[in-house]
Order: sequence, then C-alpha cells, then structure tokens
Amino acid sequence: MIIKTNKCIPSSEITDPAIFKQRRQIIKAMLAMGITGSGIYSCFADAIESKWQNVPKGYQPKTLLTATSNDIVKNHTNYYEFTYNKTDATSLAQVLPIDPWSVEITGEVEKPGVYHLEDLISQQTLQEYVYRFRCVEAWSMVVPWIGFSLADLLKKVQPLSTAQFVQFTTLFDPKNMPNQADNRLLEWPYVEGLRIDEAMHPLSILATGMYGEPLAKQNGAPLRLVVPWKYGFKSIKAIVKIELVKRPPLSTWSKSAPNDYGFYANVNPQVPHPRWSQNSERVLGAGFFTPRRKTELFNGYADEVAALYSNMDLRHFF
Ligand SMILES: Nc1nc2c(c(=O)[nH]1)N[C@H]1C(S)=C(S)[C@@H](COP(=O)(O)O)O[C@H]1N2
Ligand SMILES: [Mo]
Repeated sequence: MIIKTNKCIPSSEITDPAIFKQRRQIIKAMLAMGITGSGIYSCFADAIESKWQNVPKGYQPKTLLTATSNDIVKNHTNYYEFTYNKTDATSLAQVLPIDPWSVEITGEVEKPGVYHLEDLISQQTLQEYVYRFRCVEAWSMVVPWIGFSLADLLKKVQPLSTAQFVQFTTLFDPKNMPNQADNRLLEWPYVEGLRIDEAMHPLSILATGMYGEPLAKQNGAPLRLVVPWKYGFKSIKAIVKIELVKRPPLSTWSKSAPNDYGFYANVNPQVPHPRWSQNSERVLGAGFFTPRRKTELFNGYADEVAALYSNMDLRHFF
C-alpha cells in the first residue's frame, strides 16, 4: 500500500535524479515483495511521474544541483554525545547497541509502560515525510524521513487531560557515548520537549529511517523525533523515554544557554540568535557560488503551524 499525502516539497529540492530513480526502485521492490502492514508514502514516485519523466536527458534544473544528498545527510551530523564536530559521529556512533531497544512511555497517560520498539512500530504505518531541516547554526537540508506520526503513538497510550507537554530523553550510555562521561558542556542525558498541541500536530513525527533505509546510528537510530518547523536541536535522537508532563520540560540546550536557545525554537528569520542572524541559511550540498537560502518563518510550514502560536509574541517565546 502506498499512502499519499500532499505534504510534498518540490522534487527539485530533494536530491539528484539518480537518487529519485533508486528511490523509485526501492518502492517498486517493496511493492513486489508484498510488504504489508506498513506503507511507504512517497512524494518521490509522484515527482518522477509528474516532473522528471519528460525532462530531456542531460538537462538539470539549477535547484537540482544545490540539493541534499544521502551522503551529506549521513556524514554531516550533530551528535554531541559522541563528538563536538560534524564528521566523527559517522564512525563513533557505530558502537551504539540499538537492538533490542525499548521506550518507556510514562507520566500523565492512561497506559504507561515500557514498550519494545518493534511493538510500537508494528502498530504504526510507516510513511515517507520529505521535510526541510534547519539547524540553529544556519545550515539546512531536505531529508526524506521514514517514520510515523507522533500523535498516533500518543493516542495509543491515551494522554490524560493533565498532559500539557511531552518530554523526550535520549539514551544514557557513557560507556558508548564518550562525551556523556562529562557534564561540562551539556548535561546528560539530552532532553527535549514539546507542548502537547505541537506534539499532536500531524507534521511531528518519530523517524526510524531515511532515504528508504533504516536510520543510520549517527542520525539518531533507532528512533528520533523530527519537528520540521523548529530548529534541529529539538529533533532529539536515540529516544528511550517519552513522558507526558504537566509543566514545560527543561530542555538540554535551554538549560545550558537560556538566552541563546529557547524552549520553542521555532525557525524564525526575524529573531536572531544573540551571535548571528537567522534570516538566511547555507544549504548543504549547494555549490560554492549558490546564494544562501532565505530562511522562512516556521521553516516554510507557516500555513500548517502558525495557528499554534497565534496569540504569542514569538520574540519573547523564542
Ligand atoms: N541526543 C541528541 N539529539 C540531537 C543532537 C544531539 O547532539 N544529541 N543534536 C541536535 C542537533 S543540534 C541537530 S541540528 C540535529 C542534527 O540531526 P542530524 O545529525 O541527523 O542531521 O539533531 C539534534 N538531535
Ligand atoms: Mo543543530
């Protein structure tokens, strides 16, 4: 079953045609294998049909050259438990044991418990979500995630009316995550949070894969959050605990530098970081002469999410 939604980013911004083709073959192969129970939704398939099939060979629209490749997304990561640079987590994270994996869901819920990840996933429909991803450091990419709706998971455990926020916690494993042995830069384990209505928004997903494959360890395997209208640091990796809570969670970055990183962290070109502007971004994989992209309010998802913040001063609640 292929599930289609209309949350597509123009295919020209995703990646190169070779990957489109590869992607399409994967989808075909999955259909051929009769994979059931979970569907892969694809904008790629549509995109190829509607846009690329009739493009003459050899012609590549400009935007195509400046898009994100699988290779870049896997080799340019932020994973502070392992390293403070962008490249070393690719190798360092490989020691992380991710199978078996369980997730504790607790707090203000009808059905708290420790759930095996496989069981959680088997109850969900896997879909592909092609989202912009914008780091607070002003670089960006477009990632074809595979995952499922966070709201669908939360509904299964039935939040109580007292559940106002959702708190997420990363694995604590200082033996395998070397920087966790020291709290000088950040306090471990990494914690993030959303307001309950943000968590219930259909754009908020838990990802288990990308580019038609299981998530790489450096990208947060086996389970990470993806909230595309917020800065990347909200999208917490290697989640072991999801807690429904009454009060706003104190997230790792807000705690370490409250003036630099707010709880909301909505992408907003009008609200600069104290040390740099947020009104443009460097698109990963774009050529050296390609101009920076103008950053959009809510990372381009304003139509979907602006209503969540209609009565709020976004400069104050940054
Ligand atoms: N546990 C954990 N989650 C994390 C981080 C981290 O260091 N540890 N880095 C965050 C930041 S700053 C960003 S930009 C994204 C990066 O995701 P990527 O490395 O898959 O591109 O993950 C976020 N999630
Ligand atoms: Mo980030």
